Amino acid sequence: MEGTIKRNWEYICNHNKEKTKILGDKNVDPKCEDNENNFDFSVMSYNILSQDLLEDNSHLYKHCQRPVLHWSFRFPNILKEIKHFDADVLCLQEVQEDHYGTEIRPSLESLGYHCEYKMRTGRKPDGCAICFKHSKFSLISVNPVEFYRPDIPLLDRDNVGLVLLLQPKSPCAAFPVICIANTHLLYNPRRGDIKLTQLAMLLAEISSVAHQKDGSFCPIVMCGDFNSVPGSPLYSFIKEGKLNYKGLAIGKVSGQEQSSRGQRILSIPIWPPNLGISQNCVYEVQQVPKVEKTDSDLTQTELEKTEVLVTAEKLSSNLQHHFSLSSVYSHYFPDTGIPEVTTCHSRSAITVDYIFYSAEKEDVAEHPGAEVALVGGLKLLARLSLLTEQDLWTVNGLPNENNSSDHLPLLAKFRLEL
Ligand code: KL2
Repeated sequence: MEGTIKRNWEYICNHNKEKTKILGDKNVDPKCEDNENNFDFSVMSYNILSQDLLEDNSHLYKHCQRPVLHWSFRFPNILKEIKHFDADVLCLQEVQEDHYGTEIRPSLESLGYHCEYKMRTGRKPDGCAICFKHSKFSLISVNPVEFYRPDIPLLDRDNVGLVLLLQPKSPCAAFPVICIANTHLLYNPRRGDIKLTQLAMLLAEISSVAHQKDGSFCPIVMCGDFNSVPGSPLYSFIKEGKLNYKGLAIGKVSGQEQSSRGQRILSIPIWPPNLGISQNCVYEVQQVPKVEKTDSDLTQTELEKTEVLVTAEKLSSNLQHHFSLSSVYSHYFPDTGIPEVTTCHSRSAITVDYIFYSAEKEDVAEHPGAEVALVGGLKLLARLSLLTEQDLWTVNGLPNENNSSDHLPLLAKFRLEL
């Protein structure tokens, strides 16, 4: 009988401006009860390994005992895990459509979740789901994102994202809406050009969804399987809000593996103008048709939009985005420096899954002077610790008898403060 490995809750103390301190697993839950000033909620990000992909890539699971690979064995375990952690929001990846309709959605609904789903385009029938507790949130909007664009040769892959706007339900006070995004970026380690463009498209959608009337952004949580490792250019871009990609090889963007192929240098710009996304990762204002309309036919706002287009961005190798995003996990165990892993099978054991969030001001002292927009802040209260590769091989890697995906679930508790 294989053992289970205990994952501890790490409670985070961040009310000083120094480095975040971990209070450790003393079960000192700082009483996470909502009141008129606080709204607490938890988020899980989990790539549950679609059965079709498991079967298509069976060489990755040779280390597993056959029976643990059957969906009929895996699904009850995954559901048990979801039920046990009882997160208020679930961001799931590799959710296979047939299983979603017949088992996943009905089971999650009976646990009190409202479920939204975006299937990949093309032939692979899996996708991303965001599910949230009825008791905690009401749904404001659902915004699916397709990264496939028939008119743009670069964007010939079928990955997707999903962005929800949720209204916290609290009897005590009116809290601002929050934006929850989920994605599963392209796997191909050599195609960093596509991965970066997919990320830019997701960020543009988040900007548009999270944008508020006063010009600021509501709090943001961005989860997913980014198929990129910590410290890679794609990861750094998310965290720093900027990336100079001049001279960067497309195979080096995600840092998944040292490959001799995929060494073409990223072109400047990476994606063509007809994508309609600026180098700042926001949607560009659509060109106002110049024919047929005279100036007097244009409204004032249309004239302003035309001006924005005239002062077009200079071509440079700099990407930017407007959010200041922190990662829930720090990717290395502080005492040993050993890497955390979020996925483990016979070919690799690395971090590719993340929960990013817009941190409240005192957490963002690491970006002094950075040009970030006013973004609503969340406080990270706790996270469920990850494991090392060695930990996982003591239970025969993933999936195993108890952990039924080749990824671990990531879990964070946040506080929204008025
Ligand atoms: O790395 V993943 O697993 O986030 O866990 O994302 C992709 C890979 C997922 C969706 O495309 O399927 C897996 N070698 C290894 N894994 C692959 C491959 C491959 N050639 N193709 C797809 N996946």
